Amino acid sequence: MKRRQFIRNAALTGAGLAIGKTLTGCADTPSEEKKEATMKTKTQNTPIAICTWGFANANAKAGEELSKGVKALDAAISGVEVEEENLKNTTVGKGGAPDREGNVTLDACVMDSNGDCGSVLCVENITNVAELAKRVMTETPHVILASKGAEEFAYRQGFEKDQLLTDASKKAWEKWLESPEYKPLINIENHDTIGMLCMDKDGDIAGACTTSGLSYKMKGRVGDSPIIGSGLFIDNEIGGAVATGMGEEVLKTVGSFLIVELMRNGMSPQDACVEAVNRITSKNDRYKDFQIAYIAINKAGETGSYCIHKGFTYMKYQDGKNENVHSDYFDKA
Ligand code: SD4
Repeated sequence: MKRRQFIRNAALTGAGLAIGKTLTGCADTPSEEKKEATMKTKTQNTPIAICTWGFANANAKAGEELSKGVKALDAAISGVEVEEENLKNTTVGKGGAPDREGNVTLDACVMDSNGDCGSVLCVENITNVAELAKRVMTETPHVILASKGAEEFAYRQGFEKDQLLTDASKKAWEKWLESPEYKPLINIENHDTIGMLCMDKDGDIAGACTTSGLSYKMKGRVGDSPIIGSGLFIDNEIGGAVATGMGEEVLKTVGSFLIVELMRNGMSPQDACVEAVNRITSKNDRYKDFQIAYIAINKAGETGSYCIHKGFTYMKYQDGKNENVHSDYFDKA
């Protein structure tokens, strides 16, 4: 059968659908209708905020800001700041768990609806690193600043030096040192990174992601969260995605970029998240030992999420309602 004919026949069958759902299938050029649906032009929009895990206060804050007319990026940053300043959250901002040498180092990135982005890696002594990532975007010619350079830039921007290691996280770290086995526990030890996606009243989409990364990581370790395309990606014509969980595995598949590209090809946010998780689980038997979760939104305001193991939830704010949504998951065995 000629290739063109095969493609047409396949498009009428389930096989065609399957092909259409992969980026590798060169056969599937998105139809004009699909493109139109995905790239819905700006109209009236009810603001939407979604974020990883059950961070109700953070998500409500972003939702309220959006309702007041604040733009998507600023709303996302003010939302994630709630967790950066929450001392009880042990994997974001102040109160975050330290690396194995006792230093709290933070990672964050932001991406705006115009395609600009900024990121900071391995920063000590600064709480609001998502805002710092925005300053890298707006106040420097660069996209990424790391470590001491990022910290010094923060002081020049008027950020205050803060003590990120709280008594509680110091105590937990000292306890861990008694038998320092490094084995992140699914949904337990590393489950509080906040990634947030906002759609504002103009229908513009932006996002922020901020974390202290894996607890008791090696000094200098950086995960997916501040890496544009892995921890977060936005294309305002299509939608956005963010990740949480074992960053090393998200990095290997550039998960958030993948999801946005799958949506560009016509997939729903839900199906795109499923495919991005499948890319990991199909190649990697070790998935039983780690959690990864994605959330996504498209230009039509549809949202989706998928994760490897049961237990991941995300917050969704729309029409003044802030709900905790249970994610579907891969490992049903
Ligand atoms: C990391 N992805 O540093 C982060 C950790 C995380 O929920 O998301 N925890 O690998």
